[in-house]
Amino acid sequence: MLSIPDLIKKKRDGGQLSDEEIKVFINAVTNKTMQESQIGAMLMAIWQKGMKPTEVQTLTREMMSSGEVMSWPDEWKTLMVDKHSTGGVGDKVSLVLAPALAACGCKVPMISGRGLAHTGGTLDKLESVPGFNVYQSADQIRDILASVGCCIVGQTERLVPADRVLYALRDITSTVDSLPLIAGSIISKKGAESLSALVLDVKFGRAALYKDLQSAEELAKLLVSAGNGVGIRTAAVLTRMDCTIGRYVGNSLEVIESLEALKGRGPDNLMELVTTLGGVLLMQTGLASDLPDGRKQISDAVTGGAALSKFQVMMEAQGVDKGTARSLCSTNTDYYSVLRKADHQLELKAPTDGVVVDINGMDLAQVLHHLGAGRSKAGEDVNHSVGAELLVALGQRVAKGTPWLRLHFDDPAPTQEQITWLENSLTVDPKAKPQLGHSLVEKLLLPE
Ligand code: IUR
Repeated sequence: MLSIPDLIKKKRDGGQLSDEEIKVFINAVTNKTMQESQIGAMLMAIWQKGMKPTEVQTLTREMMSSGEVMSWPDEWKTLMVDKHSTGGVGDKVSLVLAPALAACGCKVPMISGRGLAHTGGTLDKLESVPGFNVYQSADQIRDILASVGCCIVGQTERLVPADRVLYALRDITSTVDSLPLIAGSIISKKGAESLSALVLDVKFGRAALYKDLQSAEELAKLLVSAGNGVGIRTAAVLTRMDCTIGRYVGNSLEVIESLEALKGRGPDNLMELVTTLGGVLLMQTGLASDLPDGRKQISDAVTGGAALSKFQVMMEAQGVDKGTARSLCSTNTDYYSVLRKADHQLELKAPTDGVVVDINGMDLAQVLHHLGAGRSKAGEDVNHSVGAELLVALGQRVAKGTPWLRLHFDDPAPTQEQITWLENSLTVDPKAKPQLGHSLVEKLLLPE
């Protein structure tokens, strides 16, 4: 048996770690018998030398079993599904997709994260609803799945403790952006949910983790192989992330746009993602015969109101009082009276006549982040009311002076420099032809 320094040396020199060696490494991380400096050295060796797909599968499996692995009643076994996104701007897909899948008969124990850097987090969005409690124990999750069919919760303390240690050390050793480590981290948590099917929304573009399709596809393939390696039917969808998903960005504004979508009034690009990702999952579970059938079932669940009802009972099951949940889900009510609105709004105007050919989602997200919508360090508070509404769509013709963005802010107010950034994030081309309906889905990677 190799000692820990020998294991580090083997990877440092480009060797392939055996199943047993990876098990020793992860056990030592979980039991805290490995010093942090040794873990850091191993992470850097993995970052530099990479891992073979079989090593990634073993790493994922060992990380997954470092803590509690959830168990479900036998009759749910083929119905357990979840989605993971690599992070975007205005990405509220989970809020619409989880209840739509539940309405189609799936069980969705959606374990989500918080926003970090420029990307938003589903948990932060939901916490803008008064009373919504994202912390639920494994028993509570099972109860909510039995009564509702979906829940959206934070990771429990007991799920994949090895990832907690590794992720914190990756952050301080510049080893976050390692494909094997990303795959192990993401898929081990999905494995611990004991899913039958998983779909990954792997984004590429200027507002995504990976800027180009090729690197995003490399990550997608590794995630698909790691997921299938732990027994989850895993597929990936490669999607563009340059502008924004939908028209609202910011925590409570995104809840409003999700509710609008659940009432059948969602923006096309959001609905394209929801129906594609949901359609893939329904196909993987066998609830749909093919992708068009799956997409239609999801679309019907949304337009027919079944998904909205699921969202309403999910909110109640997760701590929101009945009156609040009812008013948010009613077609006639003004939701702003329930969700706190920022004190100030500012509208920006189009600088010239022409067609909107670009809106830089990354710049928009960064300004909103500085105004308090996001966090720079784990644990920081966010201001749920800070955000922006896009008042125009990509490809739309606008006249000079047309309002194109409504910024919602409290304190701090945007500086002149930030306003200039926002103004520059819009490109209007006087000569371009109007063209609406830009698709975000680039490619599907389905398991064989
Ligand atoms: N999300 C995770 O859960 N793990 C990772 O390594 C990254 C995102 I990057």
